[in-house]
Amino acid sequence: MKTLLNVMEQVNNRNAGEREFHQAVREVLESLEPVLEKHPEYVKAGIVERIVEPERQIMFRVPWVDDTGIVQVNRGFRVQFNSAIGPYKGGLRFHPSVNLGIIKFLGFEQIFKNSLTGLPMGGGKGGSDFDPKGKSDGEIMRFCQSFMTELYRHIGEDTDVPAGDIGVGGREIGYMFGQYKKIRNQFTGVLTGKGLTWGGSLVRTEATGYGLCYFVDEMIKAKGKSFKGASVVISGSGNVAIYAAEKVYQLGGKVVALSDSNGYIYDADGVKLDTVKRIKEIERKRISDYTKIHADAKYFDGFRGIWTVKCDIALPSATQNELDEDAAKALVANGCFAVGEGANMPSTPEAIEIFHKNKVLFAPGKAANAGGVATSGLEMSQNSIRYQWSFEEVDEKLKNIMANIYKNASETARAYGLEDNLVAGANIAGFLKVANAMLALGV
Ligand code: NDP
Ligand code: 2IT
Repeated sequence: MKTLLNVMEQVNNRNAGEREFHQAVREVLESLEPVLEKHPEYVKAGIVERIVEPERQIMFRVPWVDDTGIVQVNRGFRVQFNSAIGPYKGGLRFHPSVNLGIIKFLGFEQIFKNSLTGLPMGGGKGGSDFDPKGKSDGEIMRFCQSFMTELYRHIGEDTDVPAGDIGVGGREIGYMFGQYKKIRNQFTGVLTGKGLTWGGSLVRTEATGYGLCYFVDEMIKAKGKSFKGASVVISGSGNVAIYAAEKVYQLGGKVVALSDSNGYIYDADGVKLDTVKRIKEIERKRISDYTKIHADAKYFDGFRGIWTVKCDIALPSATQNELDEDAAKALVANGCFAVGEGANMPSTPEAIEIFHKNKVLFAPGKAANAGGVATSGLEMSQNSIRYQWSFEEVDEKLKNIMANIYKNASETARAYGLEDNLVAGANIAGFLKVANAMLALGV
């Protein structure tokens, strides 16, 4: 369709070199042709032209002093992408690979993901090219304080509510929240993922991983399958991977492999999560240390090899484009029947094509990993009413939200004659709500 081709061309030209952003936009636009045919009013109102352009992009200097007294300078980002259905909402990523294009791809995905949760949240994302690895606690604190010293003026509980992502967990949210509170002299729900004694929500820590398994469970149940007795491979060993693994065990499956950016471990008896939590959450060490404690487990260098491990279900939960065409072929050859994306855009377009061709049940990230931001939305609700719900209450809400997202994505796919294509279903369902709001609000 001409409109979509023109928009894609403009996105490529206007955002030269931003590869991941182009990839994320292309995937959504590819789903929208039948929607625009059915809704000429979206074309007339320039909805697609507007939705691919962030409402606001902020870049700033983040100076800080390291432990040896040397001044370091990083770059900070916040992309406020779309606020049609609520305040901007999305995580902050601290990783040396962060640049404007990465933050834009993540912010763009977040628009549709947040829409799918059914909660009133717009899309945004931010972060820095700061590398938290090997930094002391004092260095992390000074960096977070400096980052918030600029960011505070752009965010607020009704404006933009950041949270965690790669390299940003409870510790970093704490230092940033502390700095915000000092500068503004306000205790508000301006960040989510807060600690339980200072405004956080139960289940937020577990939410992305748990939600991923709730979603995959719905998807495979519809085809008469379950986690019971299934071998599961999960990439990454951070927040999403650890709590996905915990839920896999609760649902009767077995996790046989986990990874980090250096390599992966294979434990045929099932990975012992207590050990992983201690190594990664408390000691902040490498996944290779696992084999020092469990001598029967094996460690392999290189994180991509994890997809050659035989499994029934794969949950890529580390980073973008970590699962390519060869990896998808290896999974299919080994009999893997379902893939659920815990990370944002972990599968390349070629890998997704392989899954679809081979009838592997495929849960795209913007639907399957929405449990994290959904529970952030529930944290915002609790902050607004100055209350804290029990673990069971939040978990039940999360479960319902994930079941609803599955229902919405699969029914939308069916309605457009694309049965079982949850990529198209999620893209279209997420888009419709935002597009209708943009229409109502005027140009
Ligand atoms: P963490 O920082 O807790 O963990 C990230 C994990 O992925 C680590 O094991 C890390 O290994 C690995 N990893 C990171 N970058 C790379 C890379 N370039 N190559 C290989 N491995 C890598 O992050 P999260 O678990 O929070 O996030 C994981 C994914 O899930 C991201 O895509 C994120 O956007 C997505 N996500 C997170 C949500 C959340 O609530 N936290 C919600 C929805 C999606 P190492 O330690 O070696 O760097
Ligand atoms: O990618 C994501 O959805 C997140 N990192 C969580 C965002 C949030 O606001 O909780």
